[in-house]
This record gives sequence, structure tokens and C-alpha cells, in this order.
Amino acid sequence: MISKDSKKKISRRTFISASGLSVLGAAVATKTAIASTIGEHSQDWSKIPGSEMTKYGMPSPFESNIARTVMKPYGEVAYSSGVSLTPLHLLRGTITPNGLHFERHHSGVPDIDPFLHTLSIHGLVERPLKFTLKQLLRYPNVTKTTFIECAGNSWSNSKFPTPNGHFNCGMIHGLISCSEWTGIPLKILLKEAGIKSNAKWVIAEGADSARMNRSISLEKIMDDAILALYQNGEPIRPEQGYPMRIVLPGYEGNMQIKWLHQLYITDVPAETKEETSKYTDLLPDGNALQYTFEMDVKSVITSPSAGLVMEGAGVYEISGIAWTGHGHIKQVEVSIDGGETWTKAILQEPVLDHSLTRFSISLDWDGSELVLQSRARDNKGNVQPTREQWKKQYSPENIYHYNAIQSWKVDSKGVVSNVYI
Ligand SMILES: Nc1nc2c(c(=O)[nH]1)N[C@H]1C(S)=C(S)[C@@H](COP(=O)(O)O)O[C@H]1N2
Ligand SMILES: [Mo]
Repeated sequence: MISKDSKKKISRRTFISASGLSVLGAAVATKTAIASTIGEHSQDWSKIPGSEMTKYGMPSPFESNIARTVMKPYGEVAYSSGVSLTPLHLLRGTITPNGLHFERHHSGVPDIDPFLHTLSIHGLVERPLKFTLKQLLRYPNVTKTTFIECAGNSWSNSKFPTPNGHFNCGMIHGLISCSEWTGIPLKILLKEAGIKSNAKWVIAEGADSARMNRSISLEKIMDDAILALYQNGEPIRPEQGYPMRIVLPGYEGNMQIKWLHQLYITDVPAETKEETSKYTDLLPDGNALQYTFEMDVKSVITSPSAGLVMEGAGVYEISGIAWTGHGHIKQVEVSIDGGETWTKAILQEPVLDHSLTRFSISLDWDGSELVLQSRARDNKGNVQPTREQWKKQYSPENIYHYNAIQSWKVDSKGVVSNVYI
């Protein structure tokens, strides 16, 4: 357990601790318990029978505020192009409910008839092949829990010189979601087509009217790429690419082509729009860095965070998510004093490769101002940079691959806001 500001030796009245139970125990002993005492009451719902069974369950109407935020950064002229962001600050655990998975569409969600949709594999292959969904359903499946993060996630923190005060945590960082994906290892289908010896790249293209396409190295395709048909146990949602999408564990979201309808095998990358003018990292000298495939190590405290309010002094759980495209999370540290002192958080097991890892730490808050931060480290030794360190690597115009430490200021009223420090 460490004090709020041990360096300045102020009164040690705000504590964080990785052992939640001992802080809670201490809080109960000091009469700041969270629960109220038992009273006598019986609500109506305990006296009459409840409603009937339903065919497809929906969340409680009391939770209707737990919804994606739709944003159209290109305006109404760019019909159905935009994003909807996962409300990270209102969720717990590590799996994103299917109806809340973030969306990024370049030309809306196509209305695909699964009986008419086909997947073609052609180019540098011995036998060009075409598959229907019915045929694909006979192939062996694998299941992998993995996050998908848009390389433009957290763009507002990279772009705006001062934080946008209207943005909650989900609106800033919600272009990441995590699901259990099930489908066919793509290497099985490519082997069936017979890859020619000079093949090096796979150009994947979607059946949406954007015909979005990206070049993927043959190495990744033959390693762990999945032709995903199921998301958290049910057929993937139209927004996520129904009836099939590519899942590339750890890679940037843009490459994970939805509504996949063709794989064209080549010896060189296609240099598509999405890998030249977009999704490249503009450097200080004006050059653009291409092909940043793996998403870097990152974390964010989701509770408390912008959009939430702490209701008075006492005990809280600081909780957040961490992830890395390079492997898995090794450690997350939390600071309550803007990065002067750090304490190791508890990682929720199991800690999986390319998945969200939930971390938590207990806070006994005395009601004074805090600056909360989390700093993640992965198994390959990568550590999250400060915002200043991140910005130094790029041109001020670069918005992609932002993974800097997030700072949340908590004022004495408990209002949480985004700050740059
Ligand atoms: N065919 C197609 N695939 C696509 C896109 C698209 O617009 N069309 N958007 C890409 C981008 S930029 C991202 S970040 C992810 C988003 O996946 P999601 O909408 O399932 O979250 O899909 C990628 N695949
Ligand atoms: Mo994206």
C-alpha cells in the first residue's frame, strides 16, 4: 500500500492497495462501509409472477444507457461511413457483448444473404477455389479470444491540443472490443488451393460497397489467421462482418476484413488506399511509416474514468483493461498522483495472448484531488509511453497507433475528466 503523495510527505489519508479485501476491512472498521444496514421491505416484483420466457434475451431496460456512441467524423455526405464506440466505462470483465462491439464501416453494413455469398481464393495458387458458407461449415474450427482495435483508436487524444471535455472514456478509447471468435484456420483453405512458391502476400477484400481491401503477409495467414464465422458462440453479427470475416490476432483492426469474399494471392503487397494514405504513421520528417501491423501495449482505467463520478470519499475499486498485439500483458501499474509513484495492480486470470486483461486495485479515497494513470507492460518488454514520449515519435498530424498513458483527473467533488500532463 502506498500513500497518495509520499514524496511531498502530506498526510497519508488516501491509499491504494492491490489487496482489495484488507482496504475494505480497514474501511469498515473506520465506519466508511459501502453497504447500508438491512431494513424491512418487500417490492411488488416479489409478490406477483414475472414476465414470460423470450426467444432472444435483451438487457434490463434499466441499463438502456449502456450503448455505443455513434460518430460520423466524415459528416453526413460520407453516407454510412463512421464509427460506433464501445462504452468501456460501463462494462466489466473482458468480453464485449456482441451488441456493443465497436463498429467501423467505410460504406455501411451490407445486407448479405448467406446462401448467395461466396469466398474465392485465387492468384498464385494451383487450384483457384470458391466456397459457399454451407461448404465452409464442414471444415474444422478453432476458437480464439482476441481483441480487435482500430488503429485510429484514441485519436482525439493524439489530435486535440486540449482534451475534448464532452468525451467520456468510451468515446475516447472505445474503438477496441474483445470477443471469442470461432472459425476455420485460413491455412487449411490455402493449402487446399495449393500455394505457389513465389507467393508472399494475400490481398483480402470485403463484399461491402467500399470493397475494402488490405495486403496481409502470407506468413501471418499461415500462422494464426482465422476465417471467423462465430462471435461469442453465435454467428457473427452483420456489423462485425456476417457471414464471415478475417481475424488476425494482435493486428490492427483495419486488416481484419469483414464480409470477406476474396483472397488474392500475390508476390507483392497491393498498396491499397488503406495501407498508403490511411493507417500509416506520419513521421516528424514528413515520411509515412507503412505496415505497422501489431497493435502496441496499452491500458486504460475504465472505472473511475471520464463520464463517471465518484460519490464521496471512501473505498472504491480502480478497474481497467490492458492489452498488447505483441503477446500478453505482464504487468499493470497504477498511479494516483500523476505518475510520481506507482503500485502494481492485480491482473484477472487467465491472462491470454492478444486479449483484454482486466486489472484492479483498491482505493481508499480521502476526497482530495487525484490524477489516476495506468501503465501496462507486455511479455516482450514493451511499456506504454507518456503522451509526450508518444508525440515525439510522430508528426503532430499523426493520429494512428496512439497508445500513450491516459490521465484521469478526479476533483474534490469526485468529477472525473480527461487531462494531458
Ligand atoms: N470490408 C470491410 N472490412 C473492414 C472495414 C470495412 O469498412 N469494410 N473496416 C475495417 C476497420 S477500419 C476496422 S477498425 C475493423 C472494425 O471491425 P468491427 O466493425 O467489427 O469492430 O474492421 C475492418 N474491416
Ligand atoms: Mo480501423
